[in-house]
Amino acid sequence: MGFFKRIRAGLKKTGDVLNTDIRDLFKSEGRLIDEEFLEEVRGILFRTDMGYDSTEALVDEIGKKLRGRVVQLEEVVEVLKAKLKELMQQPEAPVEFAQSGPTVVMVCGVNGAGKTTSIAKLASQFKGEGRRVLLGAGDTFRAAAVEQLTVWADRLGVGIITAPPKTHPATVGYQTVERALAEGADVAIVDTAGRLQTQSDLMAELTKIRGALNKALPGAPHEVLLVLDATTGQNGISQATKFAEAAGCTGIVLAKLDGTAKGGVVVSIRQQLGLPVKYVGLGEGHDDLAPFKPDEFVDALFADVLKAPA
Ligand SMILES: Nc1nc2c(ncn2[C@@H]2O[C@H](COP(=O)(O)OP(=O)(O)O)[C@@H](O)[C@H]2O)c(=O)[nH]1
Ligand SMILES: [Mg+2]
Repeated sequence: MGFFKRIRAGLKKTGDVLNTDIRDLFKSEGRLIDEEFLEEVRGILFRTDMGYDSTEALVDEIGKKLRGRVVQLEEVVEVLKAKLKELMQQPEAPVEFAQSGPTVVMVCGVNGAGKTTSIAKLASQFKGEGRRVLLGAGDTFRAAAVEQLTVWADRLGVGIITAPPKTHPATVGYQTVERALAEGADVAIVDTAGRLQTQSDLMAELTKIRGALNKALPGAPHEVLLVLDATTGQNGISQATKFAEAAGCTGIVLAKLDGTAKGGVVVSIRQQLGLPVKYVGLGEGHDDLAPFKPDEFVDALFADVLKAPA
């Protein structure tokens, strides 16, 4: 399945709510764009978790372009899509691979965000591109976390570095990069334990892990991905700032976009954070990851709005 189809399927919950509600504004033939209409649109957009600023920007745009006219659904959707695409623009943001030697990717985020699963998905994708992948089980806090990543490594047929429980994660990170260098691996992906952005000791630990990776290989980590859970909506945004500070994040993986009607949170993330969204998670399987493309995201979000009966 191409990105568009997958993201459309993944965005079904968000799209259903958004599209049904917007269609419902147009029961009769056309609708006058007045303050009452704009207020209704504001409520609909806000419910997808786009956030205050993005919602206001979209409502302003509709007002500016269409106020005082009687228009059809299509015209409103076109204005929304164009403005959304503008709001979400980001530089092309694939994973930056190192010029030579292993590319080191560190992955962080809160508990249960989808870090380990996202690592499996990335490993699967990189392996599919013909790269040699090595995983580092840096979540040494829970034995089950090491097991979970080991199961994925076996299933995907990629190597993994593990260490006894309570080993300092910086040590695991260092060893993973060392081994990647020795084995000539193309990509090393290092898992970390979940933590809250408010736990300053654990945030400092991220800085240490980062330092260890850099010590093992100057230039590493080449990517630090923050995994955010789309179902937590706006909460992710406050997490991101702190993680970016402590770990020097280079991009976001937005997991569980398939499980939420709050997919609009991507818009808010793009608006409020300087970080690009690199991938979105669209399910629990190792194939359920797609590189994020804003234009296709917006098209997919509204793909069904004009289709269903009015
Ligand atoms: N539906 C869905 N579930 C996901 C996705 N990513 C992760 N999960 C599930 O979320 C739960 C927590 O994931 P995990 O990777 O263990 O989170 P971690 O604690 O951050 O490592 C697991 O049950 C995963 O299967 C996703 O993109 N979509
Ligand atoms: Mg995990």
